[in-house]
Amino acid sequence: MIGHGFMGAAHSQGWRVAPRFFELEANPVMQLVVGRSAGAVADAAEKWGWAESATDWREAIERDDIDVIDIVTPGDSHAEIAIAALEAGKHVLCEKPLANTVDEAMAMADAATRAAARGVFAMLGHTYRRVPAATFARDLVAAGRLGDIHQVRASYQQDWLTDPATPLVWRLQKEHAGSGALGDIGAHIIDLSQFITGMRLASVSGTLETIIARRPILHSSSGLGGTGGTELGDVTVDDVALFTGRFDSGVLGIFEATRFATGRKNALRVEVSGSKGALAFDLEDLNSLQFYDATVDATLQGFTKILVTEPEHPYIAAWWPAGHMLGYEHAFSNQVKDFVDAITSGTQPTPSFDDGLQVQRVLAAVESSSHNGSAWTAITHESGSPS
Ligand code: SOE
Repeated sequence: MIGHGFMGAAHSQGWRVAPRFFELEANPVMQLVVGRSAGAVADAAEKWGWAESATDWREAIERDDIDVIDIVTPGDSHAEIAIAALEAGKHVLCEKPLANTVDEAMAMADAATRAAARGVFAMLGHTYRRVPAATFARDLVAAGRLGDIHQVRASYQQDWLTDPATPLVWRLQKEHAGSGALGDIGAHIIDLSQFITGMRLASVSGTLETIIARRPILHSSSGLGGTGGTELGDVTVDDVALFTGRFDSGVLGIFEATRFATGRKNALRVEVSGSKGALAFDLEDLNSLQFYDATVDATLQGFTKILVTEPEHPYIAAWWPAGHMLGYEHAFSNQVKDFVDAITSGTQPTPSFDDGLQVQRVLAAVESSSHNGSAWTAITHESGSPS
């Protein structure tokens, strides 16, 4: 595993727990974790259960006893590490967003295509697909329970940046993060709305906004929780991304990604409205799915709260009996299960790097639209990074 921040902790939990709950054809061994600071990464190895630690990711690429590279670093290093790993014959799991630019994402997708021809696979870590209620939502749409899809509403609201004293962490610096709320949390609602509906965005009209333009410069290398000094630096990414999208089916969607929704902590919500019904997924209530069946007698109609904890629901059979609930962390074990199953069965895991490239193109189109008076901007296979 390359990196050991918040996602490093979550992925470590997934690697450690998945083999104990799922019958995997291959046994993941948590062998090596890599980080820039020898002391910090040694502590992370001890805390999260990795056998060894190192400070140069190339060591993991060169070792013959390492089969899989799990990339949980900021987006500015995804391309270099993933391409080297794939070319060295290592399977790759890479956190979202795939990259910081479309050009980087294209290079990663090309490397993944070449590697897949050799039975080496790459997967993009959009973990929220693997919350059982999200996969169940996808299954309901695919089974036609909503009929024709008319509209999509998706939002991802956080509030960890509303304090001006919050320092200039890497997520606020374009050279490290690629974009702000747009790529960090907007990528999730783009992927999840496409996953649940089976539709792909074809064009967008967007507006990006930076609400607090300068923040205390961070002197330590800490992550989200560090404290800054008195010197201020420029925030070079968006705090809020609002955009309208038109899917390839012609259906309209409305999207909001914000870190200034005071009181909303990790509020990801996708609602799909159709001719026969509707559904709403809410990450802050992740064990249930709101479902409206418009085909039942009018006197009985209303949104029902389906408790997605039956053994017949996705992933649940491996965990607990009905009603015993899963949490945020279980999606990371479900992700490990799907990734390892794909590798051992020789099939392409999803989302693929091609899926990630398409999301990257949507991000770039929103950014380009915002620079051009929110003009409608097409997502094409040629569209590159915004100028
Ligand atoms: C910070 O916004 C963050 O950690 C994102 O980077 C994650 O992708 C999201 O799942 C939770 O919030």
